[in-house]
Amino acid sequence: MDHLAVKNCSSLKTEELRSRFQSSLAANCHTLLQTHAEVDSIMDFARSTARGLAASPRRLDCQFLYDHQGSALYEQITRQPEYYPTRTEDAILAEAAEEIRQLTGPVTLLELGSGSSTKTAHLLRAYGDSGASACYVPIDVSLSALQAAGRSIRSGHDNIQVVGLHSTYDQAIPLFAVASPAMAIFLGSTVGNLTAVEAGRFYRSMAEALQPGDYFLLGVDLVKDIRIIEAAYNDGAGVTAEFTRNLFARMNRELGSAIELDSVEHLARYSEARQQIEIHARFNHPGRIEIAPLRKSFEVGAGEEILVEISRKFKLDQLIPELETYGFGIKRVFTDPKQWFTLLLLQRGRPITFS
Ligand code: AVJ
Repeated sequence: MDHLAVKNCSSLKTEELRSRFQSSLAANCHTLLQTHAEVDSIMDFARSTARGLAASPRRLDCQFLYDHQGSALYEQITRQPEYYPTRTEDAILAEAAEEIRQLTGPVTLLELGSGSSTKTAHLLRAYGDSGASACYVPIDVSLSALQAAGRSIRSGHDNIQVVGLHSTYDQAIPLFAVASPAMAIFLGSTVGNLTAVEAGRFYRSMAEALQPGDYFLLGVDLVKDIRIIEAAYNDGAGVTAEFTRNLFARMNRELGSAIELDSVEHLARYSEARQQIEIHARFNHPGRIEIAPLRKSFEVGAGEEILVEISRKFKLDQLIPELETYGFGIKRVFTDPKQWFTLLLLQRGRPITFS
């Protein structure tokens, strides 16, 4: 079997989806549940782009950076010498995987934004080699990334069952309740792409979906010297700039826009006040963004900057108390020798019982 059997579930309600997910986990075979139709995703992109361009200041949703081309460019970013987060987190995981497995015992691994699942290989090795068979649920909006990940996992890890979810985080998280005992995994400091308010909502929905005793492994990038952070988002080879421009190339491909890509400049600056990288696309010439599916179009002025992504950086003494307010206890903090990045093993609190 080269491809995962794809089941299109895009018309199902959360309840039905949850039971479909539960029976896929129980079925002991590889599956890919698609909760998201391809047509939906073009309309989602169109609506989100229109909303972002109508807002002031203008800001686009960074989840749309990851189409087929964008995911490939992102993979390339992770290999740039300036981009330290991926290799730092990978080294922490390689070191910590076995200890994490011992702390959690057997759990279903639920990975949000799994991408190519390369870092997760350390965890899969630890859980798969432990004798018991394990179940891995990669969740991604990129179907091609999910299929590639599924293929490589099935060829490298015999006793791991793969149940992929092609869906957004919002669609996937409510399904987690039926996977307990489980560990949700959110690596790469992707939580940093959410605003503080969005992150709060995310932690709350995660706390609601996980059962008491379930685990949550969260990877976050830490505050450090600005020069190191800014270099990571301004790589010398220009791959990150290409990644930013691809969002506009995608508008040309999917929304019928005709944006002159050469005039779109990538700007990545760190704001100390907001503790985040802010990536803007600057239009060097006036332009127009056409959204054909909605019959809308937006003028962009010369020199105008559109926010395409933020990447927040964290301090443990702020983040840990915040997570505790959502009912997550800290089981273990893993970090690298330079303290550039951290992996937090959290556990959803058990309700206090009196006997
Ligand atoms: C998806 C969170 C891992 O914010 O560092 C990398 C995305 N954007 N370079 C990050 C990204 C530009 C990345 N993460």
